[in-house]
Amino acid sequence: MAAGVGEQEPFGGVIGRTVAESVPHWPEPPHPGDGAPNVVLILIDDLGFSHFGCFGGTIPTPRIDALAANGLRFTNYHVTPLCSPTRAALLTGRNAHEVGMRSISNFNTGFPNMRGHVTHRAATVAEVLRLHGYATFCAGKWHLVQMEQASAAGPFDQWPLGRGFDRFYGFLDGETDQFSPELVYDNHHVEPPKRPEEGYHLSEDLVDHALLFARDSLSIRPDRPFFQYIAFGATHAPHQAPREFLERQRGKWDEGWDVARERWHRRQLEMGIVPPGTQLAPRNPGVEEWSSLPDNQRRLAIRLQEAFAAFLEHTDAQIGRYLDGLAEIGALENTIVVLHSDNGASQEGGPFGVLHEMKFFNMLIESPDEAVARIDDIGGPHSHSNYPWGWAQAGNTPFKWYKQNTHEGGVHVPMVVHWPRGISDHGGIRDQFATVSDVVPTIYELLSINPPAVHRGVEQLPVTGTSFAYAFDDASATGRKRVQYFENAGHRAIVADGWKAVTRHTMGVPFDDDVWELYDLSTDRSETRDLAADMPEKVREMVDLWWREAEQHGVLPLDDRGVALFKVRSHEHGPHRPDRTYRYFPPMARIPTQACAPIGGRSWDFEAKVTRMAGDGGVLFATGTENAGLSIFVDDDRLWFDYNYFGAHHIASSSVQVPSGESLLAVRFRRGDSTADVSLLVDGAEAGSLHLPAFMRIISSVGATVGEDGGSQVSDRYSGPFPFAGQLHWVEFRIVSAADGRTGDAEARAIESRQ
Ligand SMILES: [Ca+2]
Repeated sequence: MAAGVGEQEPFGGVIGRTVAESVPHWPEPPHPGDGAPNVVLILIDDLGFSHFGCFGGTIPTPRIDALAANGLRFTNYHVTPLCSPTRAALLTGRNAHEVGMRSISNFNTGFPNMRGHVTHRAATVAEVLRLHGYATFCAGKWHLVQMEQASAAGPFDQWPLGRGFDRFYGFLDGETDQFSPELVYDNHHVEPPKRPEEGYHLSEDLVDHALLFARDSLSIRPDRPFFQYIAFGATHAPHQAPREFLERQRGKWDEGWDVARERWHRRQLEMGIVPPGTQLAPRNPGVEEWSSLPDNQRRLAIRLQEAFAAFLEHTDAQIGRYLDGLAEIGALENTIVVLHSDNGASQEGGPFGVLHEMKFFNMLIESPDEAVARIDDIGGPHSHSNYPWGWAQAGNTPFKWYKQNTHEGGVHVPMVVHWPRGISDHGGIRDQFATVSDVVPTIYELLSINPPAVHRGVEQLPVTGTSFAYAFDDASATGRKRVQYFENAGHRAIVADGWKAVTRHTMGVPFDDDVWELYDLSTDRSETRDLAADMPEKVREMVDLWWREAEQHGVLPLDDRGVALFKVRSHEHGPHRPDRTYRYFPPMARIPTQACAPIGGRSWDFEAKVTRMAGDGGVLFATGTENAGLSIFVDDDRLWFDYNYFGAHHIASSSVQVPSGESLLAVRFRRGDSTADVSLLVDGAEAGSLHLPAFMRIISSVGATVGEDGGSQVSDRYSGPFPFAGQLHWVEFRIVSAADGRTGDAEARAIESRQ
């Protein structure tokens, strides 16, 4: 198959003076050939090795289990420990560092290994398959564009449509609210088609659109296969599921994480998911024995796990609905489905778990005793929860550590391949070592595609992954992937021929002082017997190999900067600097947080110019959600300010009426060390004030809307988006004071959590 064959080819006919004297030429459009299979990649977020029923867990996942029973399970499959790097490796067939994504896409450090996007020197599988005549669709989480480029101002070249996808429906950030997501359709922001009270859930919406794309394509062009990438926001925090799914999980997890881990481990041994003799790793430091937990801590942990289990069962049901949809249009039989998680279960819920992660970023640690007061909100639209370490480690059974770490708990995940036409060993298990960069080379081999050496004029980096198609028909085939390095924020590991050296790095400690552990994975898959002290020579050999691989694959320079790196706002190369004046002209699209005026933790002046008649009201500016945010609006002929401090509404309204006709409405926000003072002004005259006993440094992961309160409603003083009824000429923010250090730290934690 020639790549890029089409109209750009030189004209191959003859042009004479007339048609009679000329010979036409009909270039063949690219086509992958009759019978070429569809390809579907399904990615689940922050899900551990044992979370699927078919990998030992007991959360109901009947549809994924059925997929595995009719396909193959890969039980020795590895990813990177983070969202964006796994996605970059999955879509390019190269290592994450070498394509510019050593961490999450929110950052650009000025080094080739961290550009916040995938280099054009590594064409994505969508770009390559499209050259060969595939239709290409993406639904779900992207997280491969710098978030400051995720607004309606673009640039758009690293959005899905800029990286090979014909159509996209989903979200660009690392996480979003499942009931009120910030959605993008192709290259523009849209509001969800339904509100949460009408039964909206993002996973359902994603599957609706994934099926729409497939039906649109196959109905009109049944001759042409498609490539579809579906990346659920599930099961990343916030853990949110429809009420009936939450209710189904009530009482299912009362035995606690110790019993669950032992049960899941036993099932893994019985099912052959782990080699005989594989030990259950001990509880991670910080995970308490379940029976020793105080009552409230236990009650909270149970509810948080119920929410996670409900979220996963609901995701499984949506995957089932997607597969049924493909079957209905006759597309399932010859579709290669690859399904896996992007990294292990998450430690970002801390030791107790959290009801509201934004509180955590504002350094308001909710004690389990406080959190149980709102326990019935968990899993619904009124919470933004994540489970505690104990449940995360249970999800990573039998391993230790979590997402972010290079121990097996972070990088060893479940993987299923399904292809009725191409796989005959139904329900088979494959234990050959494989990694996320191997998926695309496998697809290229199965489709007989050679990735281009030059794409759109750009010389390409070699595809470094190793196809695992050899194992489809041969369970006992010798593994072909011998070596893989791992690295995240200084945590490092290397696997070579069944041996693994791994170190857990502490930020700020010299890299040479890191302590390496050594494991023989062939007899100790769960890293329970550290052989480093007995085999120092082997450790040296492995660490040397790590450095060689690191150099070869663009891992260097090692970089363990945390907070310093995350202060993206203040860096001088960014377009959204805090010292700018932001003037917004509505109507305009919603503005993602990192592209919006940075008002969290800072003093600012707001002004809006309006022309209205008496009685005209509506929202001027709102940011955040019902869980936290602020809204400035006109109602009852007065100017209002609602500061929604994690559900506590601090409200002021102007002492004078807003006159009809043209006027300037202003809010001055002045923060102190921990409190803030707010004044309202109507046409320059003081018209009311409000003292805030505390202020938010990080307001929300959900951004702003101008001229209405889109999505989840910040204030309960109005209902619906409450669009401004008069004419709103502009609204303006001027940042008056820089953030204090604590705000920078809070922003850093908030960004980190969206991994
Ligand atoms: Ca993830």
